[in-house]
Amino acid sequence: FLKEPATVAIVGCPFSGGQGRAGVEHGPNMLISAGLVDQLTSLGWEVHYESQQSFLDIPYNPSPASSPQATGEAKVKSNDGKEDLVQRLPDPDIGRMKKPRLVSAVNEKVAQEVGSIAKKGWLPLTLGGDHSLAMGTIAGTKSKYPDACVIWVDAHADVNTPLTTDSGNLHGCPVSFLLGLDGTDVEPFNKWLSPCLKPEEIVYIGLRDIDAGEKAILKQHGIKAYTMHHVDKYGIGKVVDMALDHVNPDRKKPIHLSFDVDALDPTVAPSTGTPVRGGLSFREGHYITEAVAETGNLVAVDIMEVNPTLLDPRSVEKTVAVGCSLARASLGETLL
Ligand code: B3U
Ligand code: MN
Ligand code: MN
Repeated sequence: FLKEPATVAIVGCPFSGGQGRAGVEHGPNMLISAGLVDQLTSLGWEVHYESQQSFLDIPYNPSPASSPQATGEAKVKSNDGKEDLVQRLPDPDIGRMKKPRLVSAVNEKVAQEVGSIAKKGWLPLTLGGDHSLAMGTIAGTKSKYPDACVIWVDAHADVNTPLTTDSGNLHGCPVSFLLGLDGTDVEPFNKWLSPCLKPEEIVYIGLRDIDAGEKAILKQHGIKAYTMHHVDKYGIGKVVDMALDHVNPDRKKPIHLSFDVDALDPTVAPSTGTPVRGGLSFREGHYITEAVAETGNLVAVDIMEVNPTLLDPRSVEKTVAVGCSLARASLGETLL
């Protein structure tokens, strides 16, 4: 693979169906409006950004998982801002999973898009949207780089299965689908997604809100996780070294960085759907992205869960700015 792809293609994913709070679908537009394209261009990247992924042709109600599932009626904003009342197919729960058909259809598209960008030798930068989108982004990365490893930065492990999830929100489940854990070989996901990630190919940093069922899964599969406790104990420098040693001992494998902004402390990234106190500082978050950039092995980045409709304008501005800043640092802003 190209050690430093000179071209980045931004994939804007205005999607909120993997969780219950509206507004996270506006994340990509806000990050772009904040000037991300010019910022990355200034770093020397050739930047491709056409427009946001269009999910309008997906025949399910695209609103968050908290809205009624069974009815097919949906208000849809088209690109010109007009709201249309359109008839969509019903998407009732399957077992505990909310909006399974929608989440699956969107992620199938994302996987194709990210995969085709990677196959051009470009670096896909996916802007969420909720973190269920990482099913698609990582499947896409893996289609080009089968030996890619994943650094998952998050307050949450997102490794619930359709059997263990309490909330039914699929943004709490993407990792289990990628790993192919018990209960994930279900329709409609198994029509397009097959297990593509091994437990030793992923490492977590920043965890502090893990469900009991997720703890059991991490233990059972020997998945390496550096929680905030480890960040306190060892410092972020050592934690990132240990994380890289685990998934990428020879520093030769391609790296997919999936960054959920709720890994950051809520004082740093307040406008996100499920904030958890005691998170990464501004510098700790950036250190991770800088260290990954420094490896020269980064092939894909996700910046997820920026919800610009939550809290006050100052909080929104802060969160959007830190999202852009993390993207820039991942793409080498502070490398000398
Ligand atoms: N583990 C819980 C909560 C959660 C996961 N991811 C986020 N929240 N952002 C769940 O719903 O699975
Ligand atoms: Mn997440
Ligand atoms: Mn999270």
